[in-house]
Amino acid sequence: MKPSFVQKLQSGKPLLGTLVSLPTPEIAEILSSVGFDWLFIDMEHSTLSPLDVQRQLQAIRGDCHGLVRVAENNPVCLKQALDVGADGLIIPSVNTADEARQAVAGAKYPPVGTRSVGIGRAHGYGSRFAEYVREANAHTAVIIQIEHIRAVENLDAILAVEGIDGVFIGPYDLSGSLNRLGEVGHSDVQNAIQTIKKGCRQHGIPAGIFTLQPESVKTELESGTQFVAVGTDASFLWKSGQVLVDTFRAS
Ligand code: 3PY
Repeated sequence: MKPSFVQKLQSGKPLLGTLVSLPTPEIAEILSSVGFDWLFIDMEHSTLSPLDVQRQLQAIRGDCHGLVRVAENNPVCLKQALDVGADGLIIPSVNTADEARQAVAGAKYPPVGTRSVGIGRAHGYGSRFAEYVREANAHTAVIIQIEHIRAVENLDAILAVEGIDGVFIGPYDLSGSLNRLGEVGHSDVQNAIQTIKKGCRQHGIPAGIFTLQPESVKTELESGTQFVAVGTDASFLWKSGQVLVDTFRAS
């Protein structure tokens, strides 16, 4: 059996991912086949339904893991993503310790949390029910997003919440919360990012980040950001399409 995403995070290995936003399962099949360690399947900013997400998860090949960013920190969104077989959750906009506790509770079965019991793809449609329920709490990655200056102000209290497997930094929303929307290189945004990374190091929690720039991935991974999501499926398409059109028009 492949190690869980939680085990991979705990191993300290750098993990490269990318964001999936388009509803066709061939996307997850292609991206997992080329060797990404994980896919960030995004329900917050896409049209993906729970069924689309299930199809993407079913299409993943090899050692790759499928993490689902739910639309919001709401127990229904969390359990639907887990029941269709997500290896972990990315929970957006966690700004307080209470919100972090709510995220962990929604992701974990009792007695740790309040996740309710369904029988879905995650449980082998019932065939692996007992095994899944026994192991889910330990092997389901709970990754909270820190992406607002309010969360940075509450960082220590948030990171002290039991059950957080990782923190994923959202530089773009963070920039908006600092009145620097889109200026992710601005010193205010970069200082906030450094504060988050330092807090994660102090609490022994792996940090991840999103970037649109392939050239910054190596620096991020080498400087201790353990998991990076670079680009999106749609951005790969438009970028390579644009290069082809520009090359053709220039010739
Ligand atoms: C952000 O940059 O705000 C994100 O959430 C990226 O996914």
